[in-house]
Amino acid sequence: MTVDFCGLELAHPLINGSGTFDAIAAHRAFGDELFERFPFAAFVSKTVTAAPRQGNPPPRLWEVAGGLINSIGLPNKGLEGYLDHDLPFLATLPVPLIVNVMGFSRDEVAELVGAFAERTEVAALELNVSCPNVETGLVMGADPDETARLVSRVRPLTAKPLIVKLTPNATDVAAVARSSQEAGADAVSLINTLRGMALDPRTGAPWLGGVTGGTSGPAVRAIALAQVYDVATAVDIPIVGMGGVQRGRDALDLMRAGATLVAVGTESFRDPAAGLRIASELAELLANAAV
Ligand code: RRO
Repeated sequence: MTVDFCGLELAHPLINGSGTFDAIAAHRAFGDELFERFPFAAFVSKTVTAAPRQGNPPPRLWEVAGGLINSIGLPNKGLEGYLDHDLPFLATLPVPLIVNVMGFSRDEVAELVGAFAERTEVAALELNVSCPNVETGLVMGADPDETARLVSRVRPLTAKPLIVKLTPNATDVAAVARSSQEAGADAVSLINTLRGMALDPRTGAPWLGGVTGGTSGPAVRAIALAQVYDVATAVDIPIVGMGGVQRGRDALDLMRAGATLVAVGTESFRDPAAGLRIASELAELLANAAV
């Protein structure tokens, strides 16, 4: 089941969605067994911002029918903290490392891309464009032109594969994918979470500390499939499909809709070994389909 993804040779098509699997915490919990049975063919790290961030006040999670709303708010150690404390461990994982970055302006994203471009431990970069540009007030990934300006700004800074992580909270996701490709992206990944909210049943006030959050899990699977299908008709670059993947069958559906790789997100919270399980279920489905 080896896959060539933007020049990276991967053992199978299953990777993780950014921010849904903490490899450092998993190593604390499972020890070196994590390296022996690493669940993903490449590892995507959680989003890194230029400055350290505390993240949103709690509560940060709410369970919905078939899914989860999160309002984590990007807690991370910032670029320097990531380079000093996280990268040395993540570089020892037995699979290629993809670093996900986000900035509040094009210059900030450029600073991050420029810094990671130098690092041989990093195989590829993913741009999280589900973020307001403080200079324009626009969510970068909601608008094709805004996304193209961002990708054009950072493209010359690195020769590493550049993946644009698309937001489903856009009027025309396929148009954003097309403008990403035209501006030089090597791949797109989708879907990020869908904006949602929950109310505290006792008080009627917003439950989440961040008021609204992102909805994920099987509840969004059909939306992900439709968006991957639309994007596949709009671009020629490879697609990383994700959204509610729980079984080999869900991964196969996304691949049939046009995805080259499939990412597992919410399911890893329930089953940390889900990536490997789904990869083997997928292999069996593909073997049977070939007969
Ligand atoms: O940190 C978050 O709350 C978060 C991010 Br940056 C994202 O891209 N998607 C998501 O569901 N949560």
